[in-house]
Amino acid sequence: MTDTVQAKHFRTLFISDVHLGSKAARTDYLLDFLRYHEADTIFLVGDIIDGWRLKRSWYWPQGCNDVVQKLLRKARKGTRIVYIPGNHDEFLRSFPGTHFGGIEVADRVIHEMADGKKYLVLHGDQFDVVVRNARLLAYLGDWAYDAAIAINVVLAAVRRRLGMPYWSFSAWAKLQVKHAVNFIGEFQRIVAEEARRNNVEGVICGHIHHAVMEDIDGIHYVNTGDWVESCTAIAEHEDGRLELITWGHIAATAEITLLPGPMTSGKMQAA
Ligand SMILES: [Mn+2]
Repeated sequence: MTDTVQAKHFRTLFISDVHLGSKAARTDYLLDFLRYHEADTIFLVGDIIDGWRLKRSWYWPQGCNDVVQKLLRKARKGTRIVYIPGNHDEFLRSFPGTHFGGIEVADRVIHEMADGKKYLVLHGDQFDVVVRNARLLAYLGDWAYDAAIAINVVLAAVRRRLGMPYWSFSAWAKLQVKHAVNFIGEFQRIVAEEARRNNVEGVICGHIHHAVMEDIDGIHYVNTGDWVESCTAIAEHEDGRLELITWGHIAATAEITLLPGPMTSGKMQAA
């Protein structure tokens, strides 16, 4: 045994919706997760940093630094890290193709799994406008769909300049509890449709804070969930198999903070 915790190694990890800078971010759980999970490549699938919250009032406790440091350290040690911005961290969207601290920024990518299957990886807020106007757009067809997405990008930029918050699909869907399930279903269907348009087998996204892996009309729809409530991530095994991991406990805290009191789990000893 070494003095480091035993980490599981994956080919790829997908993490989204951490919302660093908002009080709801579960940095303690994420830090613990990152301690136990290594990968050749880590995709940060948007809303990692909550730029809107930070603009309203600066909130950056040590836990946020720890997460950033942990990721940068992984990058230094050879993990390829790709940051795909979401709507909350869209300030990074102005820098596609750039690198900072060994982290690449990309708007969207097509990732090939170990078994050769291709997945579109993007945050997903691009489709909010389509979800809201699904029936109308379905009727009007492809050009209207493309136009709607373009208009959404412009509107978001205008709202940002006016200091207005981005229209958040997930927040809105939660308000409409009765309809939330329908809208989540609609979002999933539209994102799966985008994957089909890109001639890929699946899609991995975030945004709606609803982790799931399911088949939607022959497209593998995968959502990474979030680190605000559910504490979930998607892992790709060495053979290309995908797994949804829920990290709802903290395994490493006992050794690190040396909390007094009885310790019942002696499995992860740092010898
Ligand atoms: Mn989002």
